[in-house]
Order: sequence, then structure tokens, then C-alpha cells
Amino acid sequence: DHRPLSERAALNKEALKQSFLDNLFHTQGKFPALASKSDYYLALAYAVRERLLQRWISTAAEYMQKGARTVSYLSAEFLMGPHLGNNLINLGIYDEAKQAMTELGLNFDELLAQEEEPGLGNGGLGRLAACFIDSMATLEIPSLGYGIRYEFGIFHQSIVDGWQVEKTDKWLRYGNPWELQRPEWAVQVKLGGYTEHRSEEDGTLTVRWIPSRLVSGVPYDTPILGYRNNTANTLRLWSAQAPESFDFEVFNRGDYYGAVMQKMSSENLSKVLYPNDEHEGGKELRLEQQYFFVSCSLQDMIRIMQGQRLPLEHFHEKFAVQLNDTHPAIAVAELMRLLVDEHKMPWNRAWQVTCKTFAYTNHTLMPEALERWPLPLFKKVLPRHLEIIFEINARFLDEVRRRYPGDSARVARLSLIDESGPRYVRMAHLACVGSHAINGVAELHTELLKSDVLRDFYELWPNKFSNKTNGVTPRRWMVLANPRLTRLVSDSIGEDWIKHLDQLQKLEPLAESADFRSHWREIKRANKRALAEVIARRCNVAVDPDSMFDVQVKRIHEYKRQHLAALHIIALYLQLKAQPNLELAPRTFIFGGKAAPGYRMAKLMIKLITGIGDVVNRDPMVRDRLKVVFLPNFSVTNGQRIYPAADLSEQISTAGKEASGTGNMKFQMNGALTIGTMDGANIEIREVVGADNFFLFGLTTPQVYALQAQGYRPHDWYEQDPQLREVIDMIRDGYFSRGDASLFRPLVDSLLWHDPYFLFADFRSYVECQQRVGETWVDTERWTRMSILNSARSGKFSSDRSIRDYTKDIWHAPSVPVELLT
Ligand code: 26Q
Repeated sequence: DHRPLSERAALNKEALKQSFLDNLFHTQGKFPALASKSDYYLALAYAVRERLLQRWISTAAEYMQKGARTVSYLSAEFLMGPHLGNNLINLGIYDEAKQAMTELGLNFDELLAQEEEPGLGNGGLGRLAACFIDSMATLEIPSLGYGIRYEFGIFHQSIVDGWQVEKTDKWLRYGNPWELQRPEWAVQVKLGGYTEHRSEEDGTLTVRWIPSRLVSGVPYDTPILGYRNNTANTLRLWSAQAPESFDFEVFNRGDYYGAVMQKMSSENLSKVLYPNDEHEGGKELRLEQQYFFVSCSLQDMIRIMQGQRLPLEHFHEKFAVQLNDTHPAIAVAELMRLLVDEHKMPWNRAWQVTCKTFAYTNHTLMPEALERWPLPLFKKVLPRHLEIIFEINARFLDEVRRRYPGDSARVARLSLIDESGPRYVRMAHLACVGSHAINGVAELHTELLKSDVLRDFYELWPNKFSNKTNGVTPRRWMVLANPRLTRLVSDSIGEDWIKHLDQLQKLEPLAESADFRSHWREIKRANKRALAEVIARRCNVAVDPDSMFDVQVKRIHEYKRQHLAALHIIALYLQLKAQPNLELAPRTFIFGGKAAPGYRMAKLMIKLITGIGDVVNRDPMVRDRLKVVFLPNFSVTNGQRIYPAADLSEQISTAGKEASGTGNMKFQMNGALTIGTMDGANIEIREVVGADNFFLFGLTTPQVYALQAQGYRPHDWYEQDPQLREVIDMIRDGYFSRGDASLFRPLVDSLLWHDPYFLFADFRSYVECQQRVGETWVDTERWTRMSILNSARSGKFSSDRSIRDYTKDIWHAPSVPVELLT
């Protein structure tokens, strides 16, 4: 094809049609009579890809020529969601593409639905990484997302007999049109083995790491478009492959099968995402995964520097490397190893470079979720890194002893090695010591880090700490997910809000217009009808789009308290049973979320919710005033249908437990009101929308701590609240388990005797708050006003704002606008 780029990749409808048909024939090898929906999807995807390659190449050329400072975002997870719709939006050709497909007699929405979303993440942390690379591209910040190309992403969830059943996610089955393999940039990663220390003839000390295994890392690049600019940054995910060069025969003399098996096992490294959003100890493969992608990424950055003839002393000037939690924290030791062992940089120089390179984001306050690796396991996988960590620790603890003479308790608390029992490497400590910046993800979270989890580090280095409240991208979570609202908003205040979300403020006066409110309601109603159709298909339950859609979607966790919502539903149900003619505005409770496959209590929480649905949805006495559905397989794709259809957003975690939450922001943007605790970013949401426009309940963090300290006895709360007693007894006696009084025993007993997340202490407050929600809902005009104001005041929670905060305070990476090559 000898046409110039501008012609071949033209952004008009006719050119799109032409390249769609070309791709159907030349790429898919099909003609229309034989083509499947998936063929059509792929043909369109390739047509779009041709249109973003020009931007991708232009961006790479621009960055290379400018020698641009680059942000490397290291994350074990990128929960991207489907690319096609998003790329069409960012290219500004969504409507053209839709028109083109329609004119070819195809159903555009059905084509979009063919894409298997890359679910390479568990939840909030992985989705945050996806929103952040979107915002960096939109803000024209040179950036690379580095991660793992898992062959199996987060499992698919189905619900069978009310229980979660997991199916593997073979997302690459039909190929992935959005990635480009780059075998020429493959790198080698060592694992296992032992080290040798030698004094050379010239008097220097050298360390050799003799590994027991080698794995080759092959990068797969996906372009990440900015919104209607010329920037296409890169998401670079590493896939593990058996190396060609490693001489296995030396180790497996004559053992052909043994050698082949070893080759196969090295490819296991990037096989599957751990579906656990909490650290689980002792998983060797997980540590190997982390090291694998970190080593590949740092080697890649070094290659880039060498390509630009930059000396490694300037590493921290070329790259700002952000650690998304401690999962990539081994990078601190790995960069030291690369600089000192492989590039012969003196230790002190290398340490300065390292500390200026890294910054660390913490995402959890729960002590049991902090990553630590048993020392023997660590030594087995990464013998050289353990030595390096010991050396870092020795120097660090010397500094601590100088600062706090005689305070050996503090030294033990700060040490990179936990020696209180069996020894562990503390990854958060490694990240803190090796970074020049440490941040939490919401104001409360950062304050609690400083006063609690990382208190000793805060006392040592207060200036390293700052807050960076999370945000979400309005491109995916409004423009793509909620086209109806997008149209109304853009017709009212123009399109600037899409890049400058603060401008949604201009909607505030419109909250007083009856006409605007009525449009606003029509849109919500249309979104609810669409979701009701999905619910009918997936759950086989008819729900009324005129009922209040009360939604809780997020990973299933005891601290997120989906079971508190369940207790409230049972309380309402009992009320209806007691007063059959009670005036109760109809409500549809919608739940969604995955439970870690090994988390038994979380799976039981799902069973409880579905059990309640089975009883309530069928009870004629309820007369459709309550419906309870569990929408299976909550994902980015499903989220895009759910957030725009929600009236009420449930953000009910125990105060002090949810680092930030980001679903709360997606709901707010789309006009849902929040019922929530003083936890995570809820506090900041309430601050911007005003107390009158937020349904607050529950204990505050200091109150939770106080109750904990004075000795919390949930059974006393149970005895003192007749309604709570009735609710709990009903579960215990098998009312929601077909008479089986043993099924929910573990859940009920845990609540009665431990209740580590204070459900009973917050129950009364929650029920009363829900009562206020119900009273507000029936005043339709008031509710609509509040809904508009929630959306209008959501500007702070754009990930563009988060990224501006990171660049201003931590990365200092200037924008580099891209000129399109033709
Ligand atoms: C670690 C080690 C071994 C195996 C798995 C893991 C692992 C994987 C994923 C640990 C944690 C996660 C994910 C954590 C997460 O999603 N945290 C959420 O991050 C969001 C973005 O900052 C916050 O909004 C949420 O509050 C927080 O829970």
C-alpha cells in the first residue's frame, strides 16, 4: 500500500468503511457471507489500529528527538477494559464509526460487545493504573506503563445455585488486535541459584550471580491514546518465554524431557494473575512474577538510555519510576544490582540515583495485607537481592541509630527485615527507604499512614510524605459509559469538561431548571432501562426502572461490608412482613463483585445475598417493592453499564479501612447519591458535594479505634437491638438457606462473637440513614437536584487532577505535545 499515511489512515466515514472491508478480507481472510461477529469486530479493530499507528510513531519520534523525561508506571495490574470504544472516542471518530457500520448493515453496539476485555487486574489498584495512563496520555506526559501480560486475567464469575463459580479468562483466544509484539527488545531474567564474591586482580570486589534458571521476557506494546490530541503512549506488558540460549543440557545431561519441562515451566511465570487482592504468603511464583516484570522493565529503561547515549548516572533524570504499591518494590534492589553489579557504578552513587528514581504509592491500611516474604523463600528465588537488601538495611539502620541513639525498639520496627519471629523481608519498608516520595491515595488514608502504618518512617522523613487523592478518567467513565448524559452536558456547557472536569460546575445553576431536571431524569431512566434488560438476561429477574437502583459493586470483602447492606435489606423485608401495607418506595438492590477464590467468608457473603434474593424476589407479600439481584462477573465492561444507571451508591466500609475507593467517584460523576461512611475518599466527596447532598452514617475512625480499645462486644449490641436480633436470628435459623441452619453459621458466629468490621455497631445508624434516603427519594425534584449537584461537583475526582498532582510534586515531567508525521 503506497498511499501516504494521511490518506490510508483518514478519519472520515468512507475511509473507515474501506479499511474495514479491506481488513475483513486481508486480515481476517473472510468475505461478508462467511464472517462472524468476531470477524467484524476484528476488522473494525484493525481499521482503527491503522489510524492510531500514525500517532504512535509520531509520539515515539517526538520523545526520542526531544529526549523527553519519562514517567514509568510500574504495576503488577492494568485493568484496562475494552479498547475499541475508548480508542474511537479518543480519536474523535466514535460517531463516524457507528455510522459506517450501520450503513454496512451491522449492529455497532453488538460489534463493540465482541471484544473480550483484558482483565489484567483484581480491582481498584489495577483500574487506577489504567485511568492513570489514560490521563498521562491526555496530558501529553511521556509515559510508559510497565506490567505483566498475563495469559489468564481475572477469572470469569458465574453464579450457580447462588454460589460463585470461577471460569478461566482466556482473553487471548481470538487474538489481540491492540498489541504489537516486540521480540527485538526481549530481555533475559535470572532466577535462583547462588552468588560468588571475588576480589579481582585490580583489587575491586565483584559479585557474580550464578542463576539456576533463565527466563526471557518479551514485550507486547499497546498504544494508549490521549483524548483528541496526537499523543499515543505505550503500555508495555512482559510475557515470559523459554530462552533459547541457556544451556540446559549442562544441568540436565541427557535428560531431554527434564530440559523441556524446565523450559515449559519458565513460561508459567506470566500464565495467570493472582486473583487475590490481598497478600497471601508463601507463593513463590508470585514473587517470581514481580521480579520478572520489574527486571524486564528496568533493563528496558537502561536500553532506552543507551539508545539515546545517556550515561546511567542520569537515570533519575530520564525516568521517574512510580511503584504501584509494593508489588514492584523489588525494583529498588534490582536497580542497585543492575547499576552496581552489571554496570560497575560505585554503591553510594548508585544509591543516590536509585532513591531519586523511585516513588512509592501505598494502597492499604490493613496490616495483614502488607507484603512480606519469608526470608528462606526470598533467598531461594533472589539470592543476590537478599544480599543487596541486607547491605541497604545495614546502612539504613546505621543512620537510624545515629538519629535515635539507644532506641533499639525503633531500629527493630524500621528494619527491612522482620525478626520478631520467623524472618521476613518487609516490602513496604524497602519501598520507603528506596524512594524519595511516599504517598497515600486519599487524605484520610495519608493521615493514617503517617500516624499508624508508616509512622516511624514519617517521623524519620516527614518531607517524603504527601497525599495524592485518587481519580478516575471521565473519558471512559462518562463519555464512553454514559453517552446520553455526555450529550446533555455538552449541549448545556460545551465539551471542555471532558478535559477539564472542574467545568462541570457550570451545571450547578441548571439544577434549578425544571426542564433540565426533567432531561436529567429521562437520561437516568433510559440508562436504568438498559441495565434492567441486562439484569433480566443475566439474573432472570424483572426489575422496575422506576424503582430506586441501590447499588454496591466492588470486590467482596468483609471490610467493605456487603453483608451490612444485606442486614438492612432483611430489616426492610421484616418491616414489610409486619406491615403489609407499608408505603415503601420500590427499591432494587444490585450487587456485583468477585470474591477471591480461596476467601470462604466472601463466598458465603455472595451466597447470603443470592439467598435473600431468592426469598424476597418471590414473596407475593413484597409486591415488587423490593428486589435483590447479584449481577454476575462485575468487570470494566459491566461497570460501564452499571454506574450510569445507579441512583444510590453504597460506600459503607468500616471507617479507616478503605484506602480510597474509586467506584465511589464513578457513581458520583454519573449522578448517583452516596450513602457512605467517613472512610477513604468518601470524606472528600462529601466535602465537595456538601453535607446536605450526601448520606452519612456510622462511626468515625477515632470512634472505631476507641470502641476497639474499650473492648467491643458485638453480642451485647445484638441483644440490645430487637430489630438486629430478629435479622440475625432469621439468617441463623436458615430462612435464607431453605431451612439449613448450618449454612450461614460461620458468618453469623463471626458477627456475634468477633465482628472485626463493626457491622453491629453501625447497624442502627445505617438503617436510620437508609430511612432518610427513602424519604428523600420520594421527593423526586429534590433528589434530581441533589443528583445534578453531585455530578456538577465531581471535578476533583478526575484522574487528570491526580496526575497533575503527581507531576507537580513528584515526577516533574513536563508535557511534550506531539506533531503528527505525515
Ligand atoms: C499481593 C501479593 C500477592 C498476591 C496479590 C497481591 C495483591 C494484589 C492486588 C494485593 C493487593 C491488590 C489490590 C489492592 C487494591 O485494589 N487496593 C485498592 O486500591 C484502590 C486504588 O488506590 C483503592 O481505591 C482501594 O481503597 C484499595 O483497596
